[in-house]
Amino acid sequence: MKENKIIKVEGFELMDSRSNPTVGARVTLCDGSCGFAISPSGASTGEFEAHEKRDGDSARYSGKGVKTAVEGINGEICRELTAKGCFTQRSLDEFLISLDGTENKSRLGANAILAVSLAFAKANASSLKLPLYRYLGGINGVTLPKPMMNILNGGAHAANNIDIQEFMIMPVGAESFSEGLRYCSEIYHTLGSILKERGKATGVGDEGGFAPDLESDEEAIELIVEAINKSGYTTDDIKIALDVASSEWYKSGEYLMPKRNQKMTADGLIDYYENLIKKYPIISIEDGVAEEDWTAWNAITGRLGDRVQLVGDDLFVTNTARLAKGIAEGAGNAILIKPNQIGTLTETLDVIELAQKNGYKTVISHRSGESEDTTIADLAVAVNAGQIKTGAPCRTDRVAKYNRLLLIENELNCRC
Ligand code: 2PG
Ligand code: MG
Repeated sequence: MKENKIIKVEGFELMDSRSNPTVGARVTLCDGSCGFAISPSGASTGEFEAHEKRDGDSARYSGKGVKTAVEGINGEICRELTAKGCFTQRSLDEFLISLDGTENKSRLGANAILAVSLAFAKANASSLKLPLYRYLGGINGVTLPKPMMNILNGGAHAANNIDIQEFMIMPVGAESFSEGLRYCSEIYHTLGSILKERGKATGVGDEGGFAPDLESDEEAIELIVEAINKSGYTTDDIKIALDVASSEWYKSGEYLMPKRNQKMTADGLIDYYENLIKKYPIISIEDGVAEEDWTAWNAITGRLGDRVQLVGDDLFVTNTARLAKGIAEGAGNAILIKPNQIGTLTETLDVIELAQKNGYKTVISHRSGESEDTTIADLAVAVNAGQIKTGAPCRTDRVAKYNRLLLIENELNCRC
């Protein structure tokens, strides 16, 4: 890979979609090319994620400021990277990891390190006059992902009474990305009208999905099936995916759904999912059991793994060591990929490669706190991930990723 000397690295304290500060970085190369990236931020974060550095100064942004992380970029990171000279993406990321010197990037902060890592990739793409997906994927990165689109929010992402975090639709019958996006958008609007007709709230949650109070999870799924049919589609064309985010419920070996105040064992939860799968067109369940509950992961994979995709998010945290353990123990059959869970682009690409080599499906994902940064759209195409989870077709932070994918699709289809 080409090496290009870094002459400037700048950090910025910016704002995310939840009105919390986040880190932006700009990297400038000696040929004048620039790359700019913004780190996202999660709410239902996995315990084993890389560390997001926040100031903890309650006088600013309730302690959530990122001034110290930004100072690290403008000071130490800029100094060291400009002094060292040329880097490839891998050598840059390895250098940042060793400069930080901690297991979980807690000294400089994964939010600072990731922004620099992604900005460097974008600067290199710009230097070569390539779109980011082409720079990362070469001539091989050509597959537009299927959207796994969140249209109803609960859990930590919404102030309603639903414990399951994300109810998503997947346009499996669509022939192209743009067709699938259209199906999903139409269903999203229909769902809004149904909720309105029934006197339910149509305000949205963090990821743009509706967030009404409902009787049960099943009512949410039934409303979605109704919206699919009313929009003129069938459940052959449109399937349902859930992100249960059950690590949020796990305390001392038991699952306590906080909003309904209902206790369940892991086996009880798996029975519950089995029943849902029988009744509804569900094809994917994310974090059905908790990040620390490896026994339950083994059980759920044994019982449901041949019928549905079982995605490890909090379980794997985009980390090769945790994925390798999962592969060895038969935990799940797919991985959610969130670059800020691990903190560098190189480590993100490594975990994707490990997953793909071992037959695990890959779903590139946003965080619930996002920005206008569209890196994940390019990444999904570059690695032929197959699936992307980036929220509802509502809220510009989510729509920016869909629009980027529409433009990439257009570019890839253009024969001139
Ligand atoms: C998830 C994500 C994104 P958060 O759990 O998959 O939807 O949420 O960014 O809050 O971890
Ligand atoms: Mg998740």
